[in-house]
Amino acid sequence: MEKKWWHNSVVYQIYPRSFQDTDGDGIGDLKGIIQHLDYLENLGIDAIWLSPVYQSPNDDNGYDISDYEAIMKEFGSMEDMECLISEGKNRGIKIIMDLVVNHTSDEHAWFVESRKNKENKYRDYYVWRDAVNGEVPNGLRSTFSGTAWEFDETTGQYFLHLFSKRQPDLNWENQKVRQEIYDMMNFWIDKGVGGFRMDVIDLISKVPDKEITGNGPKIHEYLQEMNSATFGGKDLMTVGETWGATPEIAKLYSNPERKELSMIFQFEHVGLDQEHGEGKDKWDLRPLNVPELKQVLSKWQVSLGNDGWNSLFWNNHDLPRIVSRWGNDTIYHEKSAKLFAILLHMMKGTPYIYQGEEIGMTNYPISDISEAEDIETINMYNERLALGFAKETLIESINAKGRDNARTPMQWDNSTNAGFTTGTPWLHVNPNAKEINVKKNLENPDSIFYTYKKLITLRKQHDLIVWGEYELLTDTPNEIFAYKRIFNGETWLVAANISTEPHSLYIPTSVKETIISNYDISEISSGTFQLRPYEAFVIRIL
Ligand code: TEU
Repeated sequence: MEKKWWHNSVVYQIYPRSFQDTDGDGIGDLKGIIQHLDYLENLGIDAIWLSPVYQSPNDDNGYDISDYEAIMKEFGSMEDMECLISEGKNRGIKIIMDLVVNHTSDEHAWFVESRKNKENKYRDYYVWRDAVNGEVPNGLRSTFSGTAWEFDETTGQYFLHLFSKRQPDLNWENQKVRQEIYDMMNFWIDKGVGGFRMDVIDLISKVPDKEITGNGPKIHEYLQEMNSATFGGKDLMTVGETWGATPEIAKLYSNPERKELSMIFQFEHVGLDQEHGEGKDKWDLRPLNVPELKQVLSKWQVSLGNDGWNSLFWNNHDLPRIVSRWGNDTIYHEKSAKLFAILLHMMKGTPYIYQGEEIGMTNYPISDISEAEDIETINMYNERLALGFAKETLIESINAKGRDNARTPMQWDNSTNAGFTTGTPWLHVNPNAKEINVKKNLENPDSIFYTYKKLITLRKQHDLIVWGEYELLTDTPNEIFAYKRIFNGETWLVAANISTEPHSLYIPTSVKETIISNYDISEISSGTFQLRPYEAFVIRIL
């Protein structure tokens, strides 16, 4: 596989709304990101995945775009965006734009026109259908609860929305739509961006009349066309969000010879703590089974070979904070946050750090739905309440899996509103910011921040991490996730005890060097070694 800059890079995701406010409106902005570029350069990251900053009415916090070539007024101006790109470049940090092209906002000019009349030249930019027997066209459901069809009085038809009713799906069958998108992508490429994260890109080739939404028949045709018309051959990074991907599907998206994408986000590990089956989804809670986590992540580590590339993540703006979800955000907060950092960053693929993960930010439990902001959460609550679910059960699910958990403001210091804003924050600030914040992490050489910084440095120093073979240790206790990385005659052993109880690991060979650990360990010797609660380390054994 030809080496590319993103193969040994680490990407940092910023949710602009919650990163840093500079004008006191309680909402993060582009100037706030520029203000912290030195912090990110210190961390050592190579690129920023910037969640949408385009003009939007914020029905889905920017994932409902009304003008792809204008900046949301709360976030600043196009000049601010150009400054961010150039200031990032000055620090060797690329800006990866979030490309949301499965749907637009219902305030986008195309949709405003499309819904005016059936003869409108923009009508076929979206998916319109007649009622069937006076009802919705078929059983397609929105991810945000309810039917995926919204009736529009003006022309007496339904339009498709796989997300909110204010996010109408674009019709990618229409070549004019595709060309409009490619023109827009080239607008941003000409601005000097480093690539694109592609929102639910596996949905763009849908067959609504057959209720096919993911990985539709023309998905690879469209992506090869997009590649050729925009980023192809320009050394830009692209990552597709593909919730249903298997390793075989991932190769189709990310095999360099296919000229589609650089990599994809797969979510198989994300679904391990939920019930599966008819009508079940992330809100139906199930404890994590560590052996399943080992099996799933190891499968992804060995399945792609040289025919594809992995993204590595625990967190993003849609997921609960890992230290609360699968770690321990009380007694073993620091140990478990470092454990998940070590476990992930020693794997093969491009790691992603979500804002605040590098300091161990946690979930924020609510006690009433009035404290929730996210449309997905609120819609689920209302739908399930009407179906008879108990409020307590719904609040428990929201506290475990709600997207607001990831969207509480970045915790910069222990001042008012954690230094995020001088105004009223758009979403509650976690009160634990008094203890968990950037300032405190930077002042403590043994903090979670410096564990992430060291892991990023190690990736730059060792081709073993980037290219080495992966081998899961199978003769370990359930709770111990241990694997080897092997490259050019060198072997590293990574071990993590994902539990509050001690568990033993047999280390068969002599230990040459301790690379990193989250406990003070004078020495690790061969033989039986007892890992303490949430203990993780990396040793060189050959
Ligand atoms: O998410 C795709 C998506 O399906 C998620 O909403 C996911 O199913 C759900 O959040 C699981 O909790 C992308 C963006 O990441 C998300 O923020 C947007 O809301 C969504 O697409 C629509 O653009």
